[in-house]
Amino acid sequence: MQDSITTHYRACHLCEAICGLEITTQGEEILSIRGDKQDAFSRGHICPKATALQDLHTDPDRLRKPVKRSGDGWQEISWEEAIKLAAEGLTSIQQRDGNDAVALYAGNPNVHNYGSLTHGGLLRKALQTRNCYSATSLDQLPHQLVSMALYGHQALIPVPDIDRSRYMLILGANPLASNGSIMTVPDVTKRLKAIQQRGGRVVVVDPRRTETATLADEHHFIRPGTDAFLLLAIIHTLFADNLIRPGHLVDVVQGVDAVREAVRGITPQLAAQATGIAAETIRHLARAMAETDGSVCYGRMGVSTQAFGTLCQWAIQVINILCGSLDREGGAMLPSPAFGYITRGAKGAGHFARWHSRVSGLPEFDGEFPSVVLAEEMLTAGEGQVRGLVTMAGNPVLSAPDGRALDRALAGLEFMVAIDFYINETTCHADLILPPTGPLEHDHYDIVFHRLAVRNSSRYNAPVFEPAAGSCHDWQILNQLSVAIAAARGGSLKPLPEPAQLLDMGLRHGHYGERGDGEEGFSLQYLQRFPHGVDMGPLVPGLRDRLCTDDGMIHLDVDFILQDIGRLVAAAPVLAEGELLLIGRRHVRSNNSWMHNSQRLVKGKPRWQLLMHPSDLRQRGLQDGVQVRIESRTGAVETSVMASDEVMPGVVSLPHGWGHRRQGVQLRVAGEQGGVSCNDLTDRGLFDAVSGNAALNGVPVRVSGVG
Ligand SMILES: Nc1nc2c(c(=O)[nH]1)N[C@H]1C(S)=C(S)[C@@H](COP(=O)(O)OP(=O)(O)OC[C@H]3O[C@@H](n4cnc5c(=O)[nH]c(N)nc54)[C@H](O)[C@@H]3O)O[C@H]1N2
Ligand SMILES: Nc1nc2c(c(=O)[nH]1)N[C@H]1C(S)=C(S)[C@@H](COP(=O)(O)OP(=O)(O)OC[C@H]3O[C@@H](n4cnc5c(=O)[nH]c(N)nc54)[C@H](O)[C@@H]3O)O[C@H]1N2
Ligand code: SF4
Ligand SMILES: [Mo]
Repeated sequence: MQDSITTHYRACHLCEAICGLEITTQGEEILSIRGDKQDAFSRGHICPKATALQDLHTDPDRLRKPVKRSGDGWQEISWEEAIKLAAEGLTSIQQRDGNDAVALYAGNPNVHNYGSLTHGGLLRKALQTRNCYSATSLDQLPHQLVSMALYGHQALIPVPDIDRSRYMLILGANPLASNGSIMTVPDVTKRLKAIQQRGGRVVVVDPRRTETATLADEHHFIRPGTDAFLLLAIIHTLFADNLIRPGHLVDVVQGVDAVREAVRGITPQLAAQATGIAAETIRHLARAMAETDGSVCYGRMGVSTQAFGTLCQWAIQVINILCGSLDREGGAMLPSPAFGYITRGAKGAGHFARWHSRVSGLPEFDGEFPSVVLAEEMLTAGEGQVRGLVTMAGNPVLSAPDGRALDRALAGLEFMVAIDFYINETTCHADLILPPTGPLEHDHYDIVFHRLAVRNSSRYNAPVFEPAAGSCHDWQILNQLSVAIAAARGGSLKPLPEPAQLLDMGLRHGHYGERGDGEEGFSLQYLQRFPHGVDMGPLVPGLRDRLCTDDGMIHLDVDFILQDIGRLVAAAPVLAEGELLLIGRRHVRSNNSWMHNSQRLVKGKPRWQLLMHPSDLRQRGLQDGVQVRIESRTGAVETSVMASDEVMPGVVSLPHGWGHRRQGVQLRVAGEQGGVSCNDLTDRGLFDAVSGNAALNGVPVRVSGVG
């Protein structure tokens, strides 16, 4: 008898847009993946990556059993043996050299996997190492640090109220390719166009005329890494032109005069010299922000992964506050999630600079060191040197700056464990790989992204498939490994209950939980009745009551951030003759360093050309399409160049996450692709001095013809 056809509803976990999917299956086979039109939030929107979930599910390269390095190859072993060997290998290093001799790197997909989020902390507890790292410091660390400093909690991050906004000033984000970030917004194109349809404006500031810039009403090129000048000059103008109106937050906003003083010298003229944006344009941006009801300034990856990332993110908050746009309809608002609602007294506020890294002395944030120091902590001999590593869902060899240094560092480790289902550029260095189930084999809840969503929403999905026999979920691996590590150290640690149980507890005690008034509150059981998700409506004001600062105030004058203005002014652009500034670029059919083993996503023209302005090509006597050598302080790669006036003169653009054709990597499709890793060029010596976040954008490079 043939299996019947079943329809499943399930969120896509590949990016922050968390689109609802309708997946039909027959037995073990996926028949179709479509957008779920009934999804309360995403309304049927998907992008090409959604259908590639099928390739991920069926990929023969995806590991299903633990493997142990044996000679040049890999040998399948049992889970029991794998966990035992992993715990022994890690603890024997720790017992000899101390706990910090083992490091942990948690990559981006952890935030899309709720079992990894609920159980990741247990492994940290078991390892008790200060050498914790993650993609946070390759990405949004400045956002978290600024939220902690201003609002008292790293997770109190306002998001654009895009559906009601009438003026959106976007810096360093390309949601048309990324589908939005720190702004969970399925179908962002439609929502941006809707701003225009209601008479509003979308303005993009970016060194590249991106897909989003093309849709926008205005696009302004900016020299990479100079946004802090622009933003501070906007604040300067708000003061100079008497445009300050903190609105309903006026009595909780403190330190305004100190900010006025701090930006006094950052005039639009000065900013124009640094940024390349005319002084008159800067004044006009300030006025539009201040004078439009429902204005919001939003800055993402391009302005946090640069040398002044924290200053930029702080300035963006300050602009929204001074324009009365914070916590206001159409401005920047706090989502009210069903799980993990942050309000006064909430745990996990974050801490900063309580201790510092061994070699370069960079500050911890919330118990993690910046990922730019991971390689040196392994490569620098002496007491406290990292000799062992656990990676979970991350590929820092392709994702972190100076990936070649990490490559060397990983090759020199004594012992490494990877919790991952691919043998890629990072995990090929492991002694043991512990592969979790595929995404469709476990249930799903977006702990992080409902917290950042532009509508209050909540959705739980059951697994599409039963897990393969003898497989383990990420959370089960984390439980088993943590318990085994604790035991190997002569202690004990209790495994955590399954994620669904923790979710249920969080929902019941959450913002929409049981209230004792007879109304049914949120629980797992409640959400299970709504596979298309629950829409709890638009974002609502209420920041005042949710502020987690000691005195319930917002102090704009954060010392360690204001001090950075001096560094900004002193840091004259020091490009040597002939140098260009390298920036990244995302493509809707790619996903960081992975999903490149899906033929349907990678087919077509190669995507790792260097974009370069025709005038810069001419200056170097280069033709469009030729092979070029790109060289930075740390490395060199060769790829083809594409003439494009999308990038401003002096700027070149290369995507990250490619370069899979190397020894040891076992990815059939990705490995056939050429491609180079942008992070062979980026520099671990370039970071935001305040937070230690990597400056992946604005890297000086030289470009020359090959042959
Ligand atoms: N030059 C440059 N570099 C960048 C960026 C840039 O724009 N330019 N972007 C940066 C940003 S924003 C980020 S977030 C980082 C991301 O960089 P990473 O943190 O390295 O994240 P990914 O590349 O997404 O990691 C993919 C890995 O996770 C594994 N994986 C996927 N799903 C799961 C799962 O459910 N469980 C487990 N255990 N493993 C899984 C995959 O097999 C793969 O090995 O890259 C950063 N690097
Ligand atoms: N398709 C796809 N979607 C993704 C991802 C992916 O790899 N592929 N990655 C996911 C992840 S991990 C993240 S964090 C988000 C990121 O989402 P976004 O923040 O939207 O990231 P990008 O698309 O890289 O856009 C960054 C923009 O910053 C610009 N930029 C570079 N340097 C500067 C600068 O100095 N100043 C200014 N103003 N702009 C600058 C770049 O030209 C680029 O257009 O995307 C997520 N979504
Ligand atoms: S935009 Fe694409 S990758 Fe992102 S959640 Fe939606 S379908 Fe998945
Ligand atoms: Mo990211």
